Amino acid sequence: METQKETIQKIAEIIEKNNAFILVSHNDQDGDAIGSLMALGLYLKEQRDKDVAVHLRNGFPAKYNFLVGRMNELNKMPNRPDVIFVLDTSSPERIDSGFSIYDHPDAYVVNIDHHSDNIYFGDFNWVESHSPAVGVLIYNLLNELGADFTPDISTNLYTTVLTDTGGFMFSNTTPEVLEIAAFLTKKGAQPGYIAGQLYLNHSMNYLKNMGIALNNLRFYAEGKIIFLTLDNSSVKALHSSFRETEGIVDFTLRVKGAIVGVLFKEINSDLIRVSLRSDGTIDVAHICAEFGGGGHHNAAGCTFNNNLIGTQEIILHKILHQIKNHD
Ligand SMILES: [Mn+2]
Repeated sequence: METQKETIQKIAEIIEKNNAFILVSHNDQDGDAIGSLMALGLYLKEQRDKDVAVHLRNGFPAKYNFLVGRMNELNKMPNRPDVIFVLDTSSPERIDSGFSIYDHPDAYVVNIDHHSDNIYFGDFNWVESHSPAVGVLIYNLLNELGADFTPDISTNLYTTVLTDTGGFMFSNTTPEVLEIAAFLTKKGAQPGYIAGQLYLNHSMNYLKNMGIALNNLRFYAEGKIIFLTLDNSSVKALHSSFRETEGIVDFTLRVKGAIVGVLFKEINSDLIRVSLRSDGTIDVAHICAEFGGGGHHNAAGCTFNNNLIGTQEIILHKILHQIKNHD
């Protein structure tokens, strides 16, 4: 096993030797994905004078808009990229739609991730499944490269650690994460401003969705398992949207005694998106992997081509089975 320093040294050489870079991440972009893309992209463009394109569709939640203000500087999409950085993404199939690494067979693919189900698809792979955020790896990379942590880069990286630790509340909130957050704050990241953008910035549709989800509350196994559902007819009736749901599933684990929470989104009668949260007792990534999804031990997702009732029965059965195995 090479050390992190040796890994970073290899990536430093890759950056040094090449000029045209494309940066991509997973679909359903979150703070770690967007913040990592922007921080690395801004560094390569501003401090190394590289041609850089960040592939990021517009479909991400509007609360991240404050991170991408300088996106138009990172749009020099090369015909023949030398290097593709794939960040926070466990397999090529999870890359943000509209981009495929297979369309660029000559490009050297660098895979930087912290998902335990990463399949090591890169020409070079830096996967640390115990790292709290890919932003921590990018921080270590930039730090080792002697980067100038500008306020923009610091704001992006602060967002990665804030969001992937659940606002510094998950068990992955290590001393290292807090030290990095403190450092980035000294460099110009503003915790109050960033938290305000992320957590005090919901749309009215978000509140409508919260209402629908709570109205469809179901619980099982004496409240250990909590289901919330966004059914298609309610979303339509309230003129809401399935896009503004990030974080609703997290409310399930706020209930005393709850160990697993699930949000079902009935996109249509035979397409259901499922998000799971675990307090750590069971591994929800394991459940999702069986259905072509993925994620982390405590947070995972998958999609079913099935109706709502059928999907809920399957998920309930799998959770009960896991809990039984655990007891
Ligand atoms: Mn992440």
